[in-house]
Amino acid sequence: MPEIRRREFLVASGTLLASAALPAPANAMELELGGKSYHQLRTFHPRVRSHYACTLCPYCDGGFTYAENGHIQKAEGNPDHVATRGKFCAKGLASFLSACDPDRITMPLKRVGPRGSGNWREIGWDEAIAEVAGKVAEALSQPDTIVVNEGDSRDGAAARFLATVGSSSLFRSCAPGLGGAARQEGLRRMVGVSYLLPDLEHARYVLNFGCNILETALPLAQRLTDGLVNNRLKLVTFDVRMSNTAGRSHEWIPVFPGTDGFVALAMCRHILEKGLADGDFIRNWTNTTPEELLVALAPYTTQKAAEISGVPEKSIKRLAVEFAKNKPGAVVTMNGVSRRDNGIDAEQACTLLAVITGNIDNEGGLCLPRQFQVGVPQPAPKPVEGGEKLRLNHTLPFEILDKSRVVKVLFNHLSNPVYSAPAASIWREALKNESLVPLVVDFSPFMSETAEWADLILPDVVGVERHDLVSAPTALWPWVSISQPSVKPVGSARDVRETFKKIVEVIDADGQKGMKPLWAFTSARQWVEQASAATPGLEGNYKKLQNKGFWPDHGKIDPADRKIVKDGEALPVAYHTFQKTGFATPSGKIEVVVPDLKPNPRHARLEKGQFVLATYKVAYHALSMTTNLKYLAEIHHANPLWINKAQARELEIADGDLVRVTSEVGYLVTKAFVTNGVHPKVVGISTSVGRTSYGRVAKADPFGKVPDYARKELVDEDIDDNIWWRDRGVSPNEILPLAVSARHGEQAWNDTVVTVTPADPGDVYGTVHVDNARHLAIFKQMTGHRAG
Ligand SMILES: Nc1nc2c(c(=O)[nH]1)N[C@H]1C(S)=C(S)[C@@H](COP(=O)(O)OP(=O)(O)OC[C@H]3O[C@@H](n4cnc5c(=O)[nH]c(N)nc54)[C@H](O)[C@@H]3O)O[C@H]1N2
Ligand SMILES: Nc1nc2c(c(=O)[nH]1)N[C@H]1C(S)=C(S)[C@@H](COP(=O)(O)OP(=O)(O)OC[C@H]3O[C@@H](n4cnc5c(=O)[nH]c(N)nc54)[C@H](O)[C@@H]3O)O[C@H]1N2
Ligand code: SF4
Ligand SMILES: [Mo]
Repeated sequence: MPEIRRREFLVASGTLLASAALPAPANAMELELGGKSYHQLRTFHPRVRSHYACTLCPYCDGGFTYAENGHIQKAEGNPDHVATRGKFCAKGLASFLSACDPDRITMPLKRVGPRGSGNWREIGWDEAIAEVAGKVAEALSQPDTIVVNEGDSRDGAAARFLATVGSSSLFRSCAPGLGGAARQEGLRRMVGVSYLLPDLEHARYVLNFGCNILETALPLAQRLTDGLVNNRLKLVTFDVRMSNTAGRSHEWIPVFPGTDGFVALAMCRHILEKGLADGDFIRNWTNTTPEELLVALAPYTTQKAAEISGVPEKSIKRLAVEFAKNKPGAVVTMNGVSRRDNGIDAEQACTLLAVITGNIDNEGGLCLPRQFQVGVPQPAPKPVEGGEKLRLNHTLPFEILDKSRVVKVLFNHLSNPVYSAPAASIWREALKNESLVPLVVDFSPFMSETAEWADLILPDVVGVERHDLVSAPTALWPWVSISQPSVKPVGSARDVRETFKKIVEVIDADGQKGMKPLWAFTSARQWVEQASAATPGLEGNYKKLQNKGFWPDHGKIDPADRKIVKDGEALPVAYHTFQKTGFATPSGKIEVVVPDLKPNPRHARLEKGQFVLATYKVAYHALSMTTNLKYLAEIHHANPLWINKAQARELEIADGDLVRVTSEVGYLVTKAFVTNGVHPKVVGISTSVGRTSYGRVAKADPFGKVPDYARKELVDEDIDDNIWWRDRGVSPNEILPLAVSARHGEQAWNDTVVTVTPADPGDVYGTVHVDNARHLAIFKQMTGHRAG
């Protein structure tokens, strides 16, 4: 591995930590000004402030929007919110732009001509609802043919609709909540909860395995910067590339992809061997003893870990000792380790480091989640058998194409699989087929690669126009927050909960089916009121929630040190809660299983020009939901292929050259970004860009056709005059073969192997070529294996 000099990369990375260096008075001023906003010229005219919970990512920060003359001018974090503490990330700050996006869809659209031909006509809501309800009613005799594909589950309305019609066919692009399915499963089995919150503010040492904290997790990033400044914590980041988090860490460890688990287990073994483990914690709170554990860990030597991971053995030993000695210490894990075939094991291996050092639910350690379980309006429909099981959508289009799943109506909600899923081109193939999928209904307020294949688009309102009730385990105290928009939705956009209600009311017009009473709320606003009444611990506090925007009112932030203060005292935290209740596992203790970790055999056979492909998020975009927001797109619109300098030289690829990236199913043509900031056996492509749909900004095509459905009053001169970039990036998902883990059912996103070559003479930037027959063969092989 080449010497990687950290300084080189700091120049290239952002200024995310700049705020950490602000002196206390500047922080104080910023907090005091927070929560208010004024007209830019008439500075004494306050803007109308409304509560706003940002749901662009699962951290759900709480804040405000500010409106002038019925238009939102600004969004920002709520200074008194215990998790958000006044700070939104770039996406949250820019999110209000979606309301006035001139390319948004604001009335129901019906396709004209064949599916996917791009022509639409506006239709009235009543006509659209009648058509959808008619098709759903026809399918009621086989309810499972009514299918929902859903991304983030904001409010449970789609699941409620399926339960109402008796269907169990809810498919998701990801597990609801924080972290993926493998990570959640690993933690559930081990500690009985699907999330653990690292107490970064109080930690002295942080081992971060594959989480890009500073770019993807703002509430954690804030605590991390506090810890760095106030607590002199040491941050060590394992990542296959120099993310902004890796670049800002004291040490970046460019680990060989998918091998973090080996390093973690070897560190555990070394800590136990050196007598640095917390023996009492292990004996009292796990199902094992230090002695037994050491025996079970025998195969995981530091030497073997070094061979597999490429991390020098002496570094593994040193980091292990540092972590064990510098207490409290926190372990952070995320997609980098868990979105792989061995994801459950890797997740558990990393978490074991916190367990054996007793860094569990302690100050500065890995804490049990504090969160409200947000309810739904009552009475709720009875659950359908099998309907509550997590079904990931990765194989859905394949099942449609091989006719093992019959679909009559497909609803798509908050998801864009034709862009975001693996084997994106197979989704297109399935959606194109009108006999296999007779009706496709999308709720997206924007055109998307998936919505393009819909028969009907019933546009939802955007985040800043929604009523919401959310909770996420992002602070040491539980909280719920609300959104209560002050502006009316643009055009006739309608909240998806109200749309489902209307559909139900037509299906059950005479009330004979007993469906209508399950949708008795009058509006999305009332849904939130009823949901809050059904949220354990929140009952009866809706008024207070409306007042502050969040609840409980834990205290105020002291601007000097950003600590939450109540009656002049720092707000106490209830640590060690397991001592009263035990862990939520069958034994009441942490259930340690030393996994039988296997390196990915394909990764062991990489030849010259072959790499493991990492795809990852960037600070300025949320999945496929923000690419048309001009402030964000201006900062990040292209996603060249990160490739290591030495490897690029060997392959005769220079910075900026066109390259072909070829997977098992096809290739794409993109530009090379030659850097030492990536592991030599890894190439990287960011997500969120490479859009062929959504809008003119996302497509970097300011002179493109203004859609017929665009609202004339939402003109944005920036789009006509100020979009200077023409590179819109290239999406990697077209060439991602299906790689669903038999262990946890989730796509092994980061296991893909690709070959990189200089582009062919005729190749054009942005070309993507995929062979769907290859995709189908891979699925067949996969299901064959399972059946056999
Ligand atoms: N800005 C932004 N924030 C987001 C989102 C977003 O779209 N944009 N999405 C939200 C969602 S839905 C999710 S799931 C989370 C995801 O949050 P993260 O898990 O933090 O984000 P990812 O970019 O998926 O992956 C994190 C890192 O894993 C690295 N990695 C890849 N392979 C390996 C490996 O083998 N070992 C190690 N150690 N690292 C590896 C990647 O280089 C990447 O930097 O973010 C949430 N927050
Ligand atoms: N290559 C690669 N692929 C990935 C990942 C990766 O790291 N690499 N990450 C994966 C992860 S972690 C996740 S969680 C998935 C997410 O994948 P999906 O769940 O499919 O989510 P998005 O792509 O964000 O699609 C959301 C869509 O909802 C619509 N939308 C936007 N705003 C609104 C709104 O206000 N209301 C409604 N009703 N609709 C709206 C838009 O059409 C948008 O495209 O992507 C995965 N895909
Ligand atoms: S981190 Fe950013 S996108 Fe996520 S909830 Fe907070 S403000 Fe919104
Ligand atoms: Mo995700």
